[in-house]
Amino acid sequence: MPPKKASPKRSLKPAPGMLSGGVALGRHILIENVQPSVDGGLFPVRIAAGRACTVQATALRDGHDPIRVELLWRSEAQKAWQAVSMHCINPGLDLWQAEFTPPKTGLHYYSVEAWSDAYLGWSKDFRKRVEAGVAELEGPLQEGVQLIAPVAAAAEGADKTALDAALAVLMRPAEPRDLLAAAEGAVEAMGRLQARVDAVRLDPPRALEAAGALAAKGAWYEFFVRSQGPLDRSRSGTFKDAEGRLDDIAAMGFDVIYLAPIHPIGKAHRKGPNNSLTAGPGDPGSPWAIGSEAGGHTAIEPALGTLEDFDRFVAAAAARGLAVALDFAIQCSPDHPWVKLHPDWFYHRPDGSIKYAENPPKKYQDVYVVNFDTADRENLWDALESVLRFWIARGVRIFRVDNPHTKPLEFWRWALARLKQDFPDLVFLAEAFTRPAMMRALGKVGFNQSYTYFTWRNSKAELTEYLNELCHSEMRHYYMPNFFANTPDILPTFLQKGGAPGFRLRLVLAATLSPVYGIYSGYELCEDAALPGREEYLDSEKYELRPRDWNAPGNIKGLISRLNQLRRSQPALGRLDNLHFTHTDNEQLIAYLKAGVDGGESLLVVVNLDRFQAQQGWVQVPLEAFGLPEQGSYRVEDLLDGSVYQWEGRGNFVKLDPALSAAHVFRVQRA
Ligand code: Z3D
Repeated sequence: MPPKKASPKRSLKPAPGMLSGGVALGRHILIENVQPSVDGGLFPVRIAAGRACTVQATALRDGHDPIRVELLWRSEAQKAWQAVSMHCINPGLDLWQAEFTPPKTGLHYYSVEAWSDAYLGWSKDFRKRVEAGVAELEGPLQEGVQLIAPVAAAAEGADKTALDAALAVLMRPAEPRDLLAAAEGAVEAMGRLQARVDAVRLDPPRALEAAGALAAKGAWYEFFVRSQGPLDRSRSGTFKDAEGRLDDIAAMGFDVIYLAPIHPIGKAHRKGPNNSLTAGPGDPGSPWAIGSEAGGHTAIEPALGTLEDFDRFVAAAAARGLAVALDFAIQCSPDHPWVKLHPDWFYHRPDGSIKYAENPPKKYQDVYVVNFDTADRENLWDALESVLRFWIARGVRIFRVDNPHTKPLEFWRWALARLKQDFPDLVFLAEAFTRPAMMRALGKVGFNQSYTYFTWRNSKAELTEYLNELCHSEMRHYYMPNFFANTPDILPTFLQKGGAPGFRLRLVLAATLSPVYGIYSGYELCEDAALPGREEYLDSEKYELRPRDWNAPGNIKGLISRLNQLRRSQPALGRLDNLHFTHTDNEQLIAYLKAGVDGGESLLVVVNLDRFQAQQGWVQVPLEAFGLPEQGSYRVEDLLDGSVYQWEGRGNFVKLDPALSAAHVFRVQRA
């Protein structure tokens, strides 16, 4: 075998008509289908920092020479790649795998390189000859020596000693079996030290965004600061009042407290109760109608307190393990300072009047739309970015973005990339209830999380189909669902009749199906009064103060606390791709496995989707997921109420009465 020169470490230029970027093709080797990837590598994949990213690739070579495949990765700041050798996990499919763990938040890159291992090829060939009893070994031995000699000459230390020893054996007459032992003894060192023949590498590499922990997992609680005041509604609740609510919210086990907008509310076109177009003198208006003479997006509504009160609130929340999320709504009340300062930032109708906002069929007559295409675009975009920087400087790391799908994707890509460069732990939640492709696009351009259709998926078939898409399609690499069970805009029809049982079962689904979920306050009280025939709350808090007795009888705070506790103690509930549905013979019973991850145990969840009647049926237990043999009994313990059952084999009987409990969350143990 003539000594070969190492090929350059890049793929050949693709031929006309061939995809570039997604594959690497050299003279002999092809690398393709590198996973994870989003749109073939056009957008970064997203993972929480500190979590292992499993990389797979198809890598193959013509002929019989074996290849070596290596995963390369680095953070954006590092110049040098770190290499991890990939293992062939399926030779028939030429499938290779390895993993790496981005240790810190921020942008990372990864790629795959493959090359021919000429020496391994030779040693395999040599073994065949020896095993076949071929007498003439001189020629093959010379080839082996030719491969080792230059490598041994350049080697150092223990490698040199080992390679020299192998050479010595191969160059003198010896028993075939001793020759073979020497030849194979050099495989490992040769694999590391010889020149990489035929090397190809995926170029450009894939990008990966390592996000903060709260991007990947968290329980959210939403409230209006102004509703945290006295029950008699004699005045608006303030940040000081809201501070008094933090212990309760922390005790329920939430991670994030999301505040409806806290900025000054405009007076012009202010809305009254139940979305009426006129407000009475005492009506506080919609908090999304941002801006008054008291200021705009960087000011605090005077009725809530001051910036200092806000800072105290953030600190008090942090002291209880709660992160504060703010609402970012790019729209302005006619009273917003920008309307006078920058009239050209708004859309004007031909008659000169300014256009109010809409998200058909909804109309927001109390706010003006911002014109992202204004000639003064640069200043507008900068101003919007500085709003976020203003709150970031005050310790906020999470933003729920209002209607992002009515603003340019390019604005989000630009703003989020810039901000994350400086603050890689930022979390952006997209409140886009719109077409699926747009919701996905927002994830691709930088949003960490998104609201979802969960709110309207009620049946077993609907839930199964939707969750399989979220957890097992390419979406899992960039789209983290945030399962809000209700929002101030949505009191789902499903919750409107039937009381607490419906609230309990939707809560269990949200908290166990998605690593990120949330409720809007009032859920714990099972508030279910809607405008007739609508999914809008009756007397919505969006237009009124709504203080409540948070411990009113019939509340489901116990269940909320228990679920959030389990989400903290069970790593399986913090992952998306470990969800697997399992068969039940009753359409009203849904069952799923949350497979154990990070050393935690696997869980089996069974939920009764019927909020009116007890349901029973047979549930298939995926025994292998629990390490259980086909025969024999085992113990299942419901982590919600502590009840214990003896089960046997695959099919087991379950009965759930919604008046008593919505679900079982089982731990499964050998008897
Ligand atoms: C939603 C917002 C509220 C009220 C409207 C009001 C508007 C402006 C909407 C616009 C986007 C998002 C919010 N879905 O609550 O609408 O419902 O009646 O006109 O004040 O604010 O921001 O969740």
